Amino acid sequence: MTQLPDQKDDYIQMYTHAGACAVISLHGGHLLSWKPLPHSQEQLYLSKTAVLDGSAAIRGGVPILFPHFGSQANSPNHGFARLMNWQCVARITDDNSDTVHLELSNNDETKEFWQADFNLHLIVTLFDSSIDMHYEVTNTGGKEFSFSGGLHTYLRTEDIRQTQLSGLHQCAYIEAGKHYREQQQLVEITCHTDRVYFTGDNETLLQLISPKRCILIESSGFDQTVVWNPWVEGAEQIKDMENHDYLKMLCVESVLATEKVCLQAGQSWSGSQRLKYQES
Ligand code: TA6
Repeated sequence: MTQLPDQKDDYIQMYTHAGACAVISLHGGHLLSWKPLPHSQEQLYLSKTAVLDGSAAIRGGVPILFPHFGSQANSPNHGFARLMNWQCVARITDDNSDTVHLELSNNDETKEFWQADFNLHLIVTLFDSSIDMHYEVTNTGGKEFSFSGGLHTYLRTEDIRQTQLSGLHQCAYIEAGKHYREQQQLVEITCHTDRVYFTGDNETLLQLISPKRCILIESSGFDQTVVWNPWVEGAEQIKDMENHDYLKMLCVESVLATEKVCLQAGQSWSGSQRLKYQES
């Protein structure tokens, strides 16, 4: 497992009183680690070769995508938010939870890529066996803008060949530009997979089922779910991921991928994703 450098100011350690924990990097506003109770085992994939010094996007955890999903001219893939330093603007703890509120606002660096004035808030709440991520965008300028993005969640699994994803049966999806409808009750990943499922913006409930764990993935607001695994040939092309690591991860991403949301001056939009640990 990747050893996190000991730079306390760049990382926020989250805890519940009963002992669940998580780690957020202020670089990228990025959740790096989540260890829910009762077993305190890592549930997110983080590459051993992930770049954690702030010079590149982090491979694993939960990258924050904004202001666009995927590629766009003159802007980094999946947008600049995962490359920027975020501010922690609030921390609230109580008997059952620990909440960290992060913010990224337009500044000289963001204006190199995008002229809009915005606030992007990420509110992460850790409970004993679950973690909530609330993503909220506000147009703080005088002109409308459109954006896409989301939460590029890398879930950990022991072996992708023994992993299934439930909740997508009969859901329409696009892969490599072609339209399909999911025929499997339990989706199994057997090759390079990069699908945009039209799961809708009401509550979506999926479940990652693997030999040692089940993770419930609940999302709302985001109207699409991307399921991505690079498989062996893709992993070989990714320089910050070991070749065999495609076996250990599945990205289940709550996103706005193919359609942008338009915000008028002063308007806000939000979406959220909750991960819940369940014994399998
Ligand atoms: O969300 C899936 C995806 O867009 C894939 O097409 C794949 O390239 C992946 O994200 C990773 O992108 P990244 O820029 O983090 O290497």
